[in-house]
Amino acid sequence: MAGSIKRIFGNRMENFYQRVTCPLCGSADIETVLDLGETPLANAFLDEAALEKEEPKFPLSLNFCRNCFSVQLRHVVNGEVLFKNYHYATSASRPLVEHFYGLADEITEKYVKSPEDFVVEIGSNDGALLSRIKDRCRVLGIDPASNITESASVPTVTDFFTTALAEEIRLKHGRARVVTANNVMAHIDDLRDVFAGVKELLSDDGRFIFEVHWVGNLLTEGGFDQIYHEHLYYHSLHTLKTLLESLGMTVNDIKLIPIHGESIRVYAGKSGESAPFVREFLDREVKMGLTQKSTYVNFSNKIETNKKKLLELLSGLKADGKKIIGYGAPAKGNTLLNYFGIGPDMLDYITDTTPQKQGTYTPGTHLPVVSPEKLKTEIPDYILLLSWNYAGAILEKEKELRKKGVKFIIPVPEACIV
Ligand code: JHZ
Repeated sequence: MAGSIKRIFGNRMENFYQRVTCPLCGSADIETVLDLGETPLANAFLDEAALEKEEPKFPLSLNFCRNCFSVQLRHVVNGEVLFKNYHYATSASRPLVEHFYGLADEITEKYVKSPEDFVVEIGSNDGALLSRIKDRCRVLGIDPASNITESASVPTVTDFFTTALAEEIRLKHGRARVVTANNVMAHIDDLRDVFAGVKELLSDDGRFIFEVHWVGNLLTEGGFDQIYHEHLYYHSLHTLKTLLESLGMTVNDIKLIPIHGESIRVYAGKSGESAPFVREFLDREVKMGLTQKSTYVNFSNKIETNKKKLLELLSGLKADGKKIIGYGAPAKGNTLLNYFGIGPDMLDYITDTTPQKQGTYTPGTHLPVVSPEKLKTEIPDYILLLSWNYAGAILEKEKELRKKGVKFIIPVPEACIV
């Protein structure tokens, strides 16, 4: 359904539609467990001229499927609107690039046997991962964001991945030994079609290796701010396994990895057994309550408690005349800023290393995004760490600022000063 435009809510035509059944299992037994109101798109950074115009906003709420336990957005924004002009470049976050180099090395060491082997990446962005593999075998990236792919460092098809595209690629290049897809399997509405396309493209002994943010982390140590319109699904191993098996694939293994909070790296294929850890991980998910609706309702209540805590903290600091800025302008930061109502009255500006984001304003809250260079001349009292998922690396990088007395505020899962 990605890319479809449907008529909903009276006579208004919108670039989104509302799910009435579970897109993964087809069940109508779905229920809304969290409502974050209407927000602009998290990566829709604005230029100065756009500040005067009305910004499109879209409902942001979560459904839980009682049948297959999947957690998904209730409203789906058209993929063309979300991804054709995209402001996220993998290479802007050094820790992420290093993480992907690790995965690239694992792929070449374990799976690539000859220079003729073929590795495909779905959602390849600027080519950071494949650039590490490209001298070892044939590689191909696929990504719909033309503004990013035009400067990609590897051969890239600028398009959405579908079964139809998989067939075209197979006919032109042959089957792939590895298909990888990282932080993108939450973003595609018609996941069945994508998984079927991966099966089409993969060699019989090939591996489909993908990483997704894990809903278990979202509910515990992670932040609710990972919920935004790009993330159509909040995956557990339960739902992914059900979906893969329904298409005749097997989950061969899984790893829990410390990226974006915690993500799961799933190894799937058309053949082979499941490692014992797969069963253990499924049991762990059941124990955590990931298969129960009440867990998500409790999560929703915790967000409200943290909202109150963070707003009290920031207002208290402002009342004491403190200067506060934001660090990092990640997509997730825009969920937090918009839902908590944190704008120019609290933060002076936000720094970000992504050149495409510098000189823009945050969607909805209109905070200026500037280069981190500004921190060399203007030292704030407090820094709200919106890129909290890189806290370790950023606190280390900014140790000089901290020595000067600057304090960092980590906003989620529970606001704290470090
Ligand atoms: P980061 C992205 O979300 C988008 P975001 C996407 N939808 C997705 O699924 C998730 O990733 C998983 C900046 N930064 O990686 C760079 C600094 O300024 O957390 C980035 O703008 N200084 C595909 O956008 C942002 O922070 C630094 O030192 O939430 C980080 O964005 C570092 C390390 C980063 O993803």
